[in-house]
Amino acid sequence: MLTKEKIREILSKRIEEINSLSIPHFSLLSDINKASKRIKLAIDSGEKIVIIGDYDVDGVSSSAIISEFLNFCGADFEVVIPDRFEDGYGLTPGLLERIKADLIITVDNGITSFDAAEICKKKGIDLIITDHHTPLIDKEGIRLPNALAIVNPKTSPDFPFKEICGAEVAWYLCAALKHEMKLQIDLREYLDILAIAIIADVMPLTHMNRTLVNMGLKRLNKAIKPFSRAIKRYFNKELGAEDIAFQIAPRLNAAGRVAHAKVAFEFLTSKDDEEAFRLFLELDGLNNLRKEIEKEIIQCIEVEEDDGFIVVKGEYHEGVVGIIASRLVHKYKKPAIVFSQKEGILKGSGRSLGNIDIFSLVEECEEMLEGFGGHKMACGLSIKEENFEKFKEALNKKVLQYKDEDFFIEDFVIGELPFSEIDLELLDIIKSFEPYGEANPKPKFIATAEVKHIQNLKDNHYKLILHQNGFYLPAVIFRYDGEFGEVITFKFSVNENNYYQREVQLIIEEIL
Ligand SMILES: [Mn+2]
Repeated sequence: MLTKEKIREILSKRIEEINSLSIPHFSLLSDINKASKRIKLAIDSGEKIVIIGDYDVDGVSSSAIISEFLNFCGADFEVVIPDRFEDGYGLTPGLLERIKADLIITVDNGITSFDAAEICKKKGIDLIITDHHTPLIDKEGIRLPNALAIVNPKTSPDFPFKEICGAEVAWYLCAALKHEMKLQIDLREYLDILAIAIIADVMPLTHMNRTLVNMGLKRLNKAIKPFSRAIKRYFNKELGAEDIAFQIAPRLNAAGRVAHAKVAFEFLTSKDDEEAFRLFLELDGLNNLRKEIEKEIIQCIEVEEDDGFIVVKGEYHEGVVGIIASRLVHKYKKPAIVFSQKEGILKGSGRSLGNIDIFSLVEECEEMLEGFGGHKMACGLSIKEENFEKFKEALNKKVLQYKDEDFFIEDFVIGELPFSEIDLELLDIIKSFEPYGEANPKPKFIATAEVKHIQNLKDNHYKLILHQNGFYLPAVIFRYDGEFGEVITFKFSVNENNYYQREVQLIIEEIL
């Protein structure tokens, strides 16, 4: 049985705390001084700079931070965020055709833009790549595009913490530029956007990320800018890391998934309160549209029960195949790849679970792939339609090497927690290890208790009063369609309810 002290001990082992003054210095990133010198030259001589961003939250945030900063510098620049459907991801030769620039700076992409880098060289455009993705490694070792400067923690031997997002790299570039140009500007101004990007890009919430997220959340809640005021006006409460992960990030991402990411970019950089609020409502609408598209697709997908690896294709909306794959993984407890088919080419997104390494499984089918990238838990790929059946069969054969116990969904249950330990003091301990997220998941517990009272809140949401050994506690459960037994064993998290007074409330995740 767990105690408060044991919980404190478990949670404190997960995180490495650093002080804001110990955040690694920008100069530890390789090439960053070369990059900032070149950008200063461009600004001083009025050259045209083009920023190439990305359509997810990290990419849009990176673009927003660098754009606000270059505005402050008085630079002549333009931000280009590729269209997921027209241009695809990153700096490509196709995208270059419609760009006029003296200097191109990529943010949150570019580390594998080999062809585009060569074209830039030929055209006499200087290219600065800032990215956080892992570079390509082949037989000859690490392969990098032929650019003027490459700023990436993963190509910087001196940079102590590798797991930072694209927006953090962009923020570091601003720091270097501030130094180079001897500017008076407080870079903490961008921490609200930075916190959103760190959480949305699922960076581990430890070390410098934890420090920056904590500072950024405070700033976000102060609502200093039109975008943060719009968010506060909409949610009307103190926002935490989980609100960003589950409420704000999906809305910002929706733009790039079902429309164009520039809606999210305009929102983050808006200078007017009414406009920012209107844009947030637009993002909200796009997010609802995304949910509808997703629901329709989920309903029409048929999964063959005998398959150990779900591989499906259809004329699905390309912007949601990743989310659908992860839904299927949770529903069937199997790895899944969902392809969107268009003109004989299938573009897909894969998600995994437990110990199953989706990257190696797919990589073993190399000869059938047109394009491929990713890591152990997720991948993106494209194949020719004629290879679909063969590919599906191969993956289903290869996945047999895993045992049943490798197919599990990590649920972060710490252990059995008696009601006698659940009080405001425990709540304070749990809150002191916030923000929760990647690498520091919110602790979940198991308990068995008597159901003393059931109140239907709305639809299929319920409030319960539970009893165990003389202790009574309120609990809520959302989206529950089953019956309640007299005694239940359940998985839960410990939360705060401030409705009447500060009290503990259990949120039941699952009745076991
Ligand atoms: Mn990113």
